[in-house]
Amino acid sequence: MTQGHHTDERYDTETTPGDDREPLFPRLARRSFIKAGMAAGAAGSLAGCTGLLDGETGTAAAEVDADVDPGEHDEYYAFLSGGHSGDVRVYGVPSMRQIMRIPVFQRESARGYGHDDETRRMLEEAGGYTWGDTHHPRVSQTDNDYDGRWLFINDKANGRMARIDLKYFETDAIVDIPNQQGTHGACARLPDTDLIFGVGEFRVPMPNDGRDVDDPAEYGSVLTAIEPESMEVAWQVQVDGNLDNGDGGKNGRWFFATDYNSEGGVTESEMAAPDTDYVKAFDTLAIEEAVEAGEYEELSGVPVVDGRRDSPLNEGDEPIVHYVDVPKSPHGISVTPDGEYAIASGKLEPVCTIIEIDRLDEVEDPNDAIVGQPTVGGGPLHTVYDGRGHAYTSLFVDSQVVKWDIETAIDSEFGSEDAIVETIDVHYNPGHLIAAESYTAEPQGDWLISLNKLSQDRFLPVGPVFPENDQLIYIGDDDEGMRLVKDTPAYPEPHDATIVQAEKIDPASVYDPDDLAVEHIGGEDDREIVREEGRVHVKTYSQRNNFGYTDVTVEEGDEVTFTITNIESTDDIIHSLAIPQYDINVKLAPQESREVTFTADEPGVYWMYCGYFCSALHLEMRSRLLVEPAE
Ligand code: CUK
Ligand code: CUA
Repeated sequence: MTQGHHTDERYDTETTPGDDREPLFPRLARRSFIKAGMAAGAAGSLAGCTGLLDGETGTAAAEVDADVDPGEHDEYYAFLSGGHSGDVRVYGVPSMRQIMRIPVFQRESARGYGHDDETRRMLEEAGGYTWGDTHHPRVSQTDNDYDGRWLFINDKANGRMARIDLKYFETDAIVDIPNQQGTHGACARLPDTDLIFGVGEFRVPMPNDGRDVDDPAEYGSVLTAIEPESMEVAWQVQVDGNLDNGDGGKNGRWFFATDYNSEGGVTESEMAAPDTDYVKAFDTLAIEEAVEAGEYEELSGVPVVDGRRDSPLNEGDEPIVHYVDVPKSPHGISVTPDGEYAIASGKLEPVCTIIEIDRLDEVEDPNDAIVGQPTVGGGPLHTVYDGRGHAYTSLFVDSQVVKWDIETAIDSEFGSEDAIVETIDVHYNPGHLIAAESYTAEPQGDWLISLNKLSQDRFLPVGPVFPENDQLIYIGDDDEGMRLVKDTPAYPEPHDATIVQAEKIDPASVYDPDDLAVEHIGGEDDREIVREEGRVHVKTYSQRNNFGYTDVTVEEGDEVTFTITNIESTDDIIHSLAIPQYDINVKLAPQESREVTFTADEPGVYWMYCGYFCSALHLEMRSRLLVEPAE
């Protein structure tokens, strides 16, 4: 494939019927699959064509029931990364109702996150940044199935990985990864999520301490392995080129990552210059053996193994990193549910590349592990699965999702379109897509969400910053084809998502005091105000409709700590402790205890109030903080 293929006649310059906007990419407008299929004599089955027609008009088929009536619950949770909002969003599927947001890398007042001492400290120790760029939420698995324990999420901006405890739906650990700038792909070693991988996108000097600043040849990027329990970095592997997205194999050994800068360029044209880039297959067991044997260099306290092409560890027939050449700038990579193939999506080339994982051990040239390379359409970014042998690839340039058959692709010539079953138009320019439990061994194959980067004309205008558009597509009927069911506007900007059966997650509705590090103040008998020189420690509680004390008096300059427990045991009765002028809003769910410390440096009267509307007397739920002027 050459770069020139985009001009071929399969790409028309007209927009889809009914779509009167200007094409975004004038020469790369949405591709007319019907035309291409007829020209190539490679149309799918009749059934596929039905889906095609629906896809062309982009209309929802009435018979797909995606309604979740008021009071009813969804069948699935979807966890979507919030991108540079720094959070994770929780949707119900198929309703697409946004149920919750979980702040991760940014302070957030409604959840009191970054307001109490503990979460403030956590954000501070994780580098003290005020934001993050979340991309890849992955829920922990046991035996290749979701276990509902944790969700891991990367920060592409500041090179971090966070863990969310799914008992409380809150972030409980963040690691600031050394030697890595731009932790992009994030994924686990499966079947049991015994390692979390952070994929280093930006090449930088190693270590990045001022050396080699303008000597890009010396820059490096690493794959990082993190222990999920301790959230400590176990080891890293330095590679040639960079790393983009990643996915773990299913058998406890392999990890795969794409690369869009094998040449180590620093400008866009340099990065896009080579005809091929790599998929790197990391043999994590061989890497662990190298670490065991002391074959590493310690950098910033972390064992860094040399996985570059000319590393001695890559000589012989058991290299630690297999470098597979694929058409340039692949983007997403994902392992099929049966664990047999890793499929990389082409991005700048209209193909997906299928690597047969077991062949990596058998072939001398890793390129011989490539067993298929179907043409799928313009700008393929990510690929997910339905568990029935189909792959679904997002086509950024064509604004479509293409469904194709994996075995047909393997049986066909490289570059053939024979594997394409059908396409559906999405609105517009999809990044990731996700199907129900696609990252496990047993996807359900009913729902798919296309996370579209542009919404264009789909919603009421809200000024120059448009929402993204998360579209729900039904994929459960191979005869009728894919059906667009719902548009869901999304605050910028979701990337990847994970869809988990609701029954596999068991959140608490009330805190277990044993899970909290803060002293539990059980009620009136426990409350006290402890005064020492320059320090006041207020131990109190909140309940409908008071804070234990009506007044708390301190002196200007005192260091004040509130230890406060919400002593309600009723679900959903949440209070907060908001202290004006001191920039504090500590949220307290039932039986939750939090601590907050501040210096009372502004004399005056401050009405401490509850920020959650908790009862008819909520407005009356307020106490005075009296800060008396110092002598
Ligand atoms: S990346 Cu965003 S569309 Cu971070 Cu997985 Cu592809
Ligand atoms: Cu407590 Cu409002």
